[in-house]
Amino acid sequence: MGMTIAEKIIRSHLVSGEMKPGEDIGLRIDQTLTQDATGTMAYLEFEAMGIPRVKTERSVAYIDHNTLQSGFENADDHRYIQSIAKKHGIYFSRPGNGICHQLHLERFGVPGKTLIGSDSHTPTGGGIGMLAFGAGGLDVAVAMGGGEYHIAMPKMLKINLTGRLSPWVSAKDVILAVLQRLSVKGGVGKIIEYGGEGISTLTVPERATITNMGTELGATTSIFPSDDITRQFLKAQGREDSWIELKSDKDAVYDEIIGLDLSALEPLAACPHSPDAVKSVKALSGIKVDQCCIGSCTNSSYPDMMRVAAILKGKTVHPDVSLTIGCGSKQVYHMLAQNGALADIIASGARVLECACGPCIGMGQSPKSGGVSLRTFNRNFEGRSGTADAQVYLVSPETAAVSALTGVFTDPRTLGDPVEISMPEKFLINDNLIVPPISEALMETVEIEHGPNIKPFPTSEILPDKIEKMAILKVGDNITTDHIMPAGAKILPYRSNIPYLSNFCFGVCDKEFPARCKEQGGGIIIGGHNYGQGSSREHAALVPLYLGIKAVAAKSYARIHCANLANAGLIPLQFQDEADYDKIDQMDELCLPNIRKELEQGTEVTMKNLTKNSTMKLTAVLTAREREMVLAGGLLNYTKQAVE
Ligand code: MIC
Ligand code: SF4
Repeated sequence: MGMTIAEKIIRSHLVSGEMKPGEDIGLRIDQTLTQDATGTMAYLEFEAMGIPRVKTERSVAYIDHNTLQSGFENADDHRYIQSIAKKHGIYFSRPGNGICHQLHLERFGVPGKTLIGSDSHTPTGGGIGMLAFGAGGLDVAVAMGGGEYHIAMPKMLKINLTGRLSPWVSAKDVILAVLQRLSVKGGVGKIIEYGGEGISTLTVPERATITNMGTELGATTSIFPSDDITRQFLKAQGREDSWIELKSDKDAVYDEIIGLDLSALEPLAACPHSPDAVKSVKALSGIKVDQCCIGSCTNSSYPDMMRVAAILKGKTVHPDVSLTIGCGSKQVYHMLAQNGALADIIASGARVLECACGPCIGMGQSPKSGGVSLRTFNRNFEGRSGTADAQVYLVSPETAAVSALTGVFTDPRTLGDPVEISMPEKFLINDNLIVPPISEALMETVEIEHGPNIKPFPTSEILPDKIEKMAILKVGDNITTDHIMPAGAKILPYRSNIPYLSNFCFGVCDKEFPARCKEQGGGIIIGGHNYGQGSSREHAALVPLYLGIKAVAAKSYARIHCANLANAGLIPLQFQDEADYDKIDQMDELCLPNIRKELEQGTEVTMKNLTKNSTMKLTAVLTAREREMVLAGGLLNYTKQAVE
């Protein structure tokens, strides 16, 4: 039987398990990446494993998230990561070099290889035919140490692209159209493979925009074939020797195939507060705009920025709009400076930011109260911008740039002739902000620099026979990790200080949550569907662990967060009967009377509601390996046990 692209890469990297949908599989990982907001924790965990040198083909540590240094914390963390990189054979991308996903695509990604990154948008690498997954920091640490990466074997969904994009319609509109159709849960348990004649009209940066936001569909990952367009891109990056051809077999079998006609698409926008709340820009035309932000790992490539510069050329940003622009990498920024496009951007009155995540993760540029912000980013969750009541819309760079000029939501097609930007034959290559590993002899002499902000991470204990706790918090559907463990300029500097971070846990939903946990000695969280969607931050599991949370009972889970809970030794439970969700009120006394015995035997778990005097059945969303992990008190304990 023929194979899909993803199946081919999985087959060639399979270490354990069977390639049957839903089965636990262990994959050999060729490359890893970390960023600074998750990296500090990932490297603390790596240090705890005591492995002298990374065992991957390539591991890269990027500094791109926590670049606003309003205290010593971020700078200390950067130094810590730099010293770790030096000691353990890891490439180090210095602050200012750009955003991990854009940079990895440019300088390190290789078609047909596996990549995991401690960032949920790692699937950006699928734009050049990598099988790339977002993962928790601990999973990345294990992979750096040569361990397998475990996932449930996904189903295969093919999106067949036909036609070609009309002028002023862009890759962002493609993925927004997919989100409109499939929703933020539509990709759960699936790998999305793009194919059809339409793919030959899409450049690598356009493909990467699409795979990047596959994360917002909840997909395990997304991937494009590696074809001549990929080869041209790698050649222009001086890396043609990394290219291999990669395509699905003619008789490959997909679990689901859907078609998308590129010619029929129009400019789209995701409305507050969800990436799947999609409407046409036309329908939103005329809404007054306060801010436009262009950049992020979704839309900060050379052609994106060139198109924006061409739109802004000779014009002035509307007086009521603040326009920020951040290139995805130093390469893009430098090329724009050399060819004069940066001058057009500056002259228009745009506020040029350093090459980093910036406003995407609330690192500055929070909109005014109730402000309407058009962003080329990938997430518009409530409060993520740093302004609780901001109205954030996700749009293409074209829509953002045009609207910044008019001051109102504007369909870029009203501008007339489109701007034509072609891919460069050669990108400007200067890797002077990438520090390569040093020789093994020298590595031993490196001292790790621990700043005072780095506190030990919480560890869990062997699972007890019984858990008796309160329903300490009850929340609804689509709770994101930005709800559980908010980010932003004020909180992100404490990613390596879990005790301090815990004061902000669930702050978006319930400011009293941390205090209540401390008073009651933790509890069990009750959630709705798609609990934990969004980022890969394991802090959304580690901080609840620190606060004494023992389990979550929800209707369904997002993949990475569910794995992070298990890694931390917390039990992700799913209601067998969704109606049971309604039978628990916050502060009910709950009991899992036989939890240890039940998990030793399987996944069915009994929960008693002592307040309401009722009993319900739940399923632990754990593979056999994860059950052992939870019984042992999390992945680190489990790994230690395996070594002993
Ligand atoms: C995000 O976009 O939410 C982040 C910040 O990049 C996160 C990682 C983090 O929380 O540090 C992600 O997507 O995984
Ligand atoms: Fe950075 Fe935003 Fe991309 Fe996350 S989504 S990696 S914060 S640019």
